Amino acid sequence: MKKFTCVADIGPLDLAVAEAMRIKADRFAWSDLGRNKTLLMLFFNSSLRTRLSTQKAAMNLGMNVMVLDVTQGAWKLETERGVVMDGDKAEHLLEAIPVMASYCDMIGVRAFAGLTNREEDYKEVVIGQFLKYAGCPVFSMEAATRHPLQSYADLITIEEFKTKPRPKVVLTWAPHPRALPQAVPNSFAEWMNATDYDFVITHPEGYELAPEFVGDARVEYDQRKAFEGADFIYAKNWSAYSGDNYGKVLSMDRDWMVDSAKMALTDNARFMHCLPVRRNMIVTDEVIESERSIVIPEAANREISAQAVIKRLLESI
Ligand code: AN0
Ligand code: CP
Repeated sequence: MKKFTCVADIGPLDLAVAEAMRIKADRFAWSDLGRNKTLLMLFFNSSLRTRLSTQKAAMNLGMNVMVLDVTQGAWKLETERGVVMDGDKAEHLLEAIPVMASYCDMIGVRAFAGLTNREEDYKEVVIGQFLKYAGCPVFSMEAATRHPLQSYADLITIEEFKTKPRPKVVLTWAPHPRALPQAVPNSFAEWMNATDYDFVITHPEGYELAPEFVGDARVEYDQRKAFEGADFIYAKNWSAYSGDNYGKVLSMDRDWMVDSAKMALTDNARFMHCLPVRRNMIVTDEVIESERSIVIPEAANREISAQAVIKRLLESI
């Protein structure tokens, strides 16, 4: 594996899950693989889990790790080619990428969608430039349209907690005060569609995701109906994708918050969220604190998915 930005990169999911389980059983078994190799983690946006779990995963493999917060301390970077750089951006990504790559063997990048220009976001311009110009393995730590390390951890978590071969997994939109990208729900849908689970997406009208991510998933606009018989409830807010509403918050419909009454409609479902989560907007205190909530093991599996990905990339160097 030379890069990791989407589900296709990881190959068959049964093998990916089996590899993750092997790593989880003995995460220090490959501590020589990354010796004298350096990972650069580059953040254009904030992070708690991705930063710590990915660094820990690389350290488990014996790597050295450098972290750069592009917005704090580095020169402001221009990402678009052809612009006259007479503004506040002192350096272009086209120089910065090969320079950074000369100091490391692998690069992880977090660069969220700008949420103003759908076409630009969905072209994945920033991570695309890394893939083109870094000359070393590159992986996504959440790009404009996907968050594959999260989805891989979500898959591992569902496999660990499922009690039937083909669980019903429901991705539900939930309210949030600020506009958030579609990367997490897009990616979750992409990975769930690659399994044989019964996968349902529920959201208010106007929050339809891009058709290429929805794929064959069932879309149900009645949240309560979607919850019926569910084994996993995966909550996430996202902003609108459609047309002129791209990147906008259309509704703060508090009726879509996940609460105990809705969880009671499920088949004793597990509650999942990628975190960070706003309590009593997305989910009530009661649900997230309940014994059905698996948000902490889900986050812990971020170390495992990151280690599986970095291990595969190291094996390709
Ligand atoms: C980000 C998002 O929704 O994409 C990161 C989630 C992992 N969330 C926030 O910005 C709150
Ligand atoms: N779930 C996740 O990616 O969290 P961070 O944004 O804190 O990294």
